[in-house]
Amino acid sequence: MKPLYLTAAFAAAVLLSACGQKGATNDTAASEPNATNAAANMGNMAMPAEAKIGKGTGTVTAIDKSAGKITLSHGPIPEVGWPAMTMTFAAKPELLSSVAVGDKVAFDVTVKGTAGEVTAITKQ
Ligand SMILES: [Cu+2]
Repeated sequence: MKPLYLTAAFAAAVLLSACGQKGATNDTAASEPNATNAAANMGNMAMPAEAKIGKGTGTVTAIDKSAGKITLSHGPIPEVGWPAMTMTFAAKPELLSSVAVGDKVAFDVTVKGTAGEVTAITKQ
């Protein structure tokens, strides 16, 4: 997990550049230039820096339903700036009933700091 500090910094840089791109291509902002709206949009776009949401795919390598933990060997998740890795996520126990070790899955993850929670998971 050591690379997380580096990837977190990288993710912040990616998010900032993505933020700028979204602002530049925002249809509402382009057709209705308005300083108040622009400020509100920037405020909204800054929020993912606190809790980032990404989508990933991977293979389940361990499940601990009673602890609410799932370990996934997952591919890159560009939304949160993560390379492929194997890591353990928090997950609500009811989510873990639908998958088993060895399943290939698609999942949504919410990341705050270095902690990730799987908020949706489906077997592929
Ligand atoms: Cu990871």
